[in-house]
Amino acid sequence: MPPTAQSISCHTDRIVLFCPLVFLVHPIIIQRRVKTELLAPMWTLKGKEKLDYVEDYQNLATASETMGLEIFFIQDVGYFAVMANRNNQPGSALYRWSDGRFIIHQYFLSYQAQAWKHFTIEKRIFLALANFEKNDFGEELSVIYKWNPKKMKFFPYQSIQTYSARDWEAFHIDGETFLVVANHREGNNHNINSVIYKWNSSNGLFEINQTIPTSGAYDWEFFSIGPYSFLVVANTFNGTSTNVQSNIYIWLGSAFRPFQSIMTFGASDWEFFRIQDRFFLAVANSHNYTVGIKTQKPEEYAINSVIYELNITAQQFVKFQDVLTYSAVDWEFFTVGEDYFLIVANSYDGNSFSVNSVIYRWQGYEGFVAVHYLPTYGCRDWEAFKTSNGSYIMYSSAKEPTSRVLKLKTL
Ligand SMILES: [Ca+2]
Ligand SMILES: [Ca+2]
Ligand SMILES: [Ca+2]
Repeated sequence: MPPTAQSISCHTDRIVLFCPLVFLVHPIIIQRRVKTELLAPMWTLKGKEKLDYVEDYQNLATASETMGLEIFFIQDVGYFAVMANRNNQPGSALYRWSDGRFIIHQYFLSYQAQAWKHFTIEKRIFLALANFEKNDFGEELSVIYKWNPKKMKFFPYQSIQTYSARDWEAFHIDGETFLVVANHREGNNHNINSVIYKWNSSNGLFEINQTIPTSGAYDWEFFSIGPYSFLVVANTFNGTSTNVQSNIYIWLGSAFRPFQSIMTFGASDWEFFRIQDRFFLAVANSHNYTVGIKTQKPEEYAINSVIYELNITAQQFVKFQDVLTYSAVDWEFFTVGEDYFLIVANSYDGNSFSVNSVIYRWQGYEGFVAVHYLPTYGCRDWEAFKTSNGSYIMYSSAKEPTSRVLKLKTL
């Protein structure tokens, strides 16, 4: 089906709902996606590999508790894991994968670091750090670092004023590079703007492109479906309740416009993923709490997180599956062979930080079915990565100075 005249009307900012996502069912788009999947990383060629069980692989003693974890690859250098560590000294740590182990590579001065985001602009390699607290001079800055290939280290590149920053997301649209920060709160006020920045190639700096009102923003996730680009924010708290709408935005012309609102409960993470020609969004709900309403602690934290699926005809994400979680703070999607998996970071059950993270396997009609229970302590963030030696998952703990790498043993 070719794009219709109607689809042109999406570029006026009037009524998004009338904008048919015709490209979604366009055969060429689907063909192209399947092709990139086939050509992608070499391990997918093994194809028939099956996840058997999960094995302890490396325990990393970290300088302090770790919030966000980001794993990335630098061409001709290798894999890195960068951690957002709680303590300012020695700060947040970058590890390099060497002989099948992460070893310390560099420390960064950070102020209650929350998250890192790796991104590239042509050959330039960057890391954006979200600082939650003010620095020693009382300034509240998050910092973008740039990789120096000669010195093999990252150096500060640009500082940006943020407000209790929780997360950075980076993305490209039509050859332009953007960053968006999740500003969590300013003082006690959670209802503030989060900001989208655009790379200005003439001065080499990120500049404000758009502001979006958010409520205790915790996470941004960018995704694209066919030619359409989306951003979704996890709104955690509006000052009185964690029961707040989190919003999906669609890129129309030159700005993001509201696309859909979804009720969330202390939303802390969105994960977008696709399974064949289906598109999903999973939200991690961490806390059901409203000022003045008394509940038992376990009831506040043992709540459903939700997987939504895009209904192409309705042009909306609709609930696909509820998953009982325990103060969920992260979802991570990964594949092994031809199988699709989700892992959830459960962090707290109302009494204890010792709770299992759970791996779910996609089982078609049954949806996601729990297959492995992994004991974790104060689990904060899961990342999956693959090297030529196999597949791994890694998590950080917000409650103890240890991060763990687990190996996925396959049949
Ligand atoms: Ca994010
Ligand atoms: Ca995630
Ligand atoms: Ca993650």
